[in-house]
Amino acid sequence: MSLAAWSAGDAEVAVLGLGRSGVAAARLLRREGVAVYASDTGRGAGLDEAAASLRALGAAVDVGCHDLDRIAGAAGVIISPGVPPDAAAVVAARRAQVPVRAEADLGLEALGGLPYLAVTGTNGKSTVTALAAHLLTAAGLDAEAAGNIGVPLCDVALRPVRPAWLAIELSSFQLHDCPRVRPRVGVLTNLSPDHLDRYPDLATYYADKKLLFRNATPDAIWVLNQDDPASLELAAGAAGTVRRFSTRSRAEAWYDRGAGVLRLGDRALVPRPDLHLLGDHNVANALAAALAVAAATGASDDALADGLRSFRALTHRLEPVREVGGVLWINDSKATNIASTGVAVTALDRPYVLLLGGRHKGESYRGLRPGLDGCRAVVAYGEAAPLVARDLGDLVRVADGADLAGVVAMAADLARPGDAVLLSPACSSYDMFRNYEERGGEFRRLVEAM
Ligand code: UMA
Ligand code: ADP
Repeated sequence: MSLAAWSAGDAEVAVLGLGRSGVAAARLLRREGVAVYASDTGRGAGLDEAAASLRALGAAVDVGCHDLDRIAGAAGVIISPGVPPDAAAVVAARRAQVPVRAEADLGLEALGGLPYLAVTGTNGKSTVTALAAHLLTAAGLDAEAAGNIGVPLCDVALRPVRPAWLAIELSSFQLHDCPRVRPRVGVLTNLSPDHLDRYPDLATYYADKKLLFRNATPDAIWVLNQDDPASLELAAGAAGTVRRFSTRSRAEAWYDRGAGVLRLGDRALVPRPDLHLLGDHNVANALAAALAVAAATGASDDALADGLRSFRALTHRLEPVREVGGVLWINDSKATNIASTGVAVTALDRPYVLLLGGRHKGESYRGLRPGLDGCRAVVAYGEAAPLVARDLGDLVRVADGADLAGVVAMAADLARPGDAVLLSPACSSYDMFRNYEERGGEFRRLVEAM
């Protein structure tokens, strides 16, 4: 069922979740004259405010519950990424054969033929998406980053003036019900275990990632990680052209480690020190973004090089906050799985204290052990603390209490001049914070107040 059909009729569309995605979707539907029933099982001032703003636009809204009968009778359901597929409201809709679409799918429909790159993968999505938007801009195009990076596609569609290009970050949650996805260029950064609190197994998580390729045609271009066999396997068989990047060996975009240069084929783009991002994983991210933008637009090497030089780390991603008494405090709050914390610790060139914890997502912390050679101590906190202590043994000090201030104070005691303190939690933040941004913001405030 399409937006055009909904706005031509008078049936009601149900919007599940009233976070950023749900609010944007409901506003877009109302603008198109569609009857809307929006609901969220959560409670709180933020949701009450969202509800009031939607009621003012003529939507019916419930906060604190979903009316399952009303949802089962809707003409369609628009789902927020944070609503899991086994939620009662989704089950009720599917049982009644009501079509369920992701907010991102509605956004893509409303954006019409706007050209876009799409980026998915387990880690590096936001960095590659932001960098791709930055490189498109450096190439003279009017471009923006959107999607899972924090800007719902329906929000972009609501604007009176839209950009000419988008770099869109798509999570597996968004891809799940996104039949319209069809990027000019699709990027798969890498694959590793994540979200095992939501998916029954790894194969189901990877199956959602594979939906990036669902509408592949011979003119599609796929940018893939040559160093990651799981990614290559996932994309195998998709129609279109494959372009590869690598930090280990020659590829269309690659890191010539001997010469210390990022290259497109034989051509030098930038020397490694000109890229102001820590760690090899960020070289991979830069190569992926450059290759994608070159493939999508034919941007010149000079424009790409200028863009790579002028890009800076996104907040909460290996972001140096401040040096205090010779100790460098680094905010990597966005590292919410084992693989991302694993690359963060290997990007450091000094001893460090690692802050690990939050809400457990299902993976063992033992996978971090091989990378912890330079680690002076792990401060474990939050719900996952006992599991971290179980898996990493004598390296671990468990923080008392449930606030980040105590964790930071403990780390300050353990660190010595010349060390780093790295907040790279390998967990989600929901036991103590609203999201990873709030967690990173609190860390920053505590460090700045030292
Ligand atoms: N809810 C229900 N019923 C349920 C379950 C949940 O009503 O049965 C409600 C919750 O109470 C909540 C809402 O549904 O209020 C879910 O909202 P949401 O979590 O989808 O919040 P948004 O603000 O719309 O944020 C979403 C993405 N969130 C998630 O995927 C969890 C944001 O990605 C994204 O930036 C935003 O859309 C815009 O596209 C965040 C994220 O953590 C940053 N993403 C994951 C990641 O990157 O690992 C995938
Ligand atoms: P995502 O949007 O996929 O979560 P981000 O770009 O926000 O990815 O980076 C989140 C964290 O993941 C970073 O702080 C870093 O620790 C790690 N990371 C970033 N890029 C990569 C990569 N290419 N491979 C592995 N880990 C990465």
